[in-house]
Amino acid sequence: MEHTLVIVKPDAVARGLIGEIIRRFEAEGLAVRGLKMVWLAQKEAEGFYRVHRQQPFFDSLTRFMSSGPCVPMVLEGEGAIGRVRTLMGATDPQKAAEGTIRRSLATSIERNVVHGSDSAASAAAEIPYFFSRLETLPAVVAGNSSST
Ligand code: 3AN
Repeated sequence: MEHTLVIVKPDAVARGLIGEIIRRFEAEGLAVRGLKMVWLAQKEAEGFYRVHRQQPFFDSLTRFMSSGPCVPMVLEGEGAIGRVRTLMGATDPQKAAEGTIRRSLATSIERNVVHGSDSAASAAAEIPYFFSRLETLPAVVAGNSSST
């Protein structure tokens, strides 16, 4: 069973889309295994997105991600990482496929309502960025290599 980190971003929280976004994942058979609301400081957003620190959009992105509360969660399912990426759609909502979350709900390439880990390595780093051992179910902290 695979685990991935999803974040309902501050734009979506502000627009009342938390439930709609979780509903879309649950409707596809992905299970919520950890869930909270946090308001990141810009430094914490910078830590989360550190792989993008050389990008021209880094300052704007981390200001946006710390502009209000967001809702990180751990989703579980067979092939969860890839399935979440497919359901989210491309980074740029105008390029995202019809019916995807970003195509339906996002307003720009930055304010694109949802984050999902892009690989097993990213998920392994991103889940503990937000969730301690006590805040997820045992199978999650056991890692994606677990067969349970
Ligand atoms: P994704 O979230 O689709 O994996 P990444 O990891 O390339 O996309 O980018 C992380 C975040 O940075 C995106 N979710 C988006 O908010 C923002 N971003 C990516 N590319 C751009 C861009 N060209 N201009 C502004 N913001 C961007």
